[in-house]
Amino acid sequence: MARKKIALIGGGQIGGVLAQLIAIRQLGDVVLFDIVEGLPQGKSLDIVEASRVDGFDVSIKGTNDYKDLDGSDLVIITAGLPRKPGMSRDDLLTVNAKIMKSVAENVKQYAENAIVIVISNPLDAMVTLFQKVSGFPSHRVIGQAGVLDSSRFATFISWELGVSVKDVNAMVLGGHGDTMVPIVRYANVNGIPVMELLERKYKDAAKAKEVMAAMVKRTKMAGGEVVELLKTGSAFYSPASSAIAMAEAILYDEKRIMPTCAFLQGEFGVNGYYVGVPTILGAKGVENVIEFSLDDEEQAALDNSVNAVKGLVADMERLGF
Ligand code: A3D
Repeated sequence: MARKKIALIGGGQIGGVLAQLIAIRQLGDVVLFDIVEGLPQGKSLDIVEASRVDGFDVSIKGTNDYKDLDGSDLVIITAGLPRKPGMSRDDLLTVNAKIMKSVAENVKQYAENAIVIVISNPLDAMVTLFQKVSGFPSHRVIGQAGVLDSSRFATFISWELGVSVKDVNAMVLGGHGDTMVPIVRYANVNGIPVMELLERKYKDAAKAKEVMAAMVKRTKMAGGEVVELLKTGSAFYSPASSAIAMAEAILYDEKRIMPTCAFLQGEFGVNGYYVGVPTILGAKGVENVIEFSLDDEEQAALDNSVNAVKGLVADMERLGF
């Protein structure tokens, strides 16, 4: 069977890590595209020169020519500016919308059958714009945010409880902004509710709630925490790993349930917007949206997050996109 062809649009921090992870995991042949001359070529050469050491046979081609995307099975988009300290993701809207529009036009022309994972921020608006410009069916256009936000939440829970992160299940829904919704009620360690474990640890329900509230807050601000430390850009290892998990679910038709920025048509009371929800990811992209009941507080938090996404999309439309 021929290897899959995976195009990475944007050869910056996340794009470079994506290329290396795809190579090491031998997920497919890589085309790394960027508008900066030499950058994708240099990174590709650097990664491929470790092929003997890492033991991979896939090819990695750096390019500034969209024609090289021809026939791609999967496209992962990181083109666009990242945040600097003091910026919100939404501050990137104008500049990144312009970039995303041109990316979508070119992906449509050269990779019309691909499944597309968008990572560029502000995420929910960028996925919306890509789908609108490309006209691709919405199940083939998705965004990565929830896998990372959920992994951050799970990491903080594992540190707090002193358990392996592998046993922690925790999910974050909603838009990829400060209004995102970590779902506390279903967070568990091998099926045991995290809240029960916190109450046992502190022997005090109020203290357990306080500790959870701090983890929820840190999860919501986790991207900004990294930005403040790095000073020159935003997180890139963990977003790349998260997109790779989604890519594997698609390439291997795994039917994994992952929080995905997906187009909703009535699910969770949302119609016609891209928002982070649990979906089944497989060979067709989003194969199903998994609905479950939210209590009043969770639904209100999700509605608030959806309203933030709606505001962002409206701003983008006002700007002419
Ligand atoms: P960076 O290292 O700046 O890479 C972006 C690359 O895009 C640069 O190499 C640019 O040259 C390139 N680029 C600019 N314009 C174009 C264009 N028209 N066509 C192709 N490439 C272009 O940023 P990064 O890799 O750190 O981050 C990329 C994006 O991901 C940013 O928008 C971040 O905000 C976003 N991001 C999202 C998450 C999520 O979880 C959703 C997490 C972290 C970063």
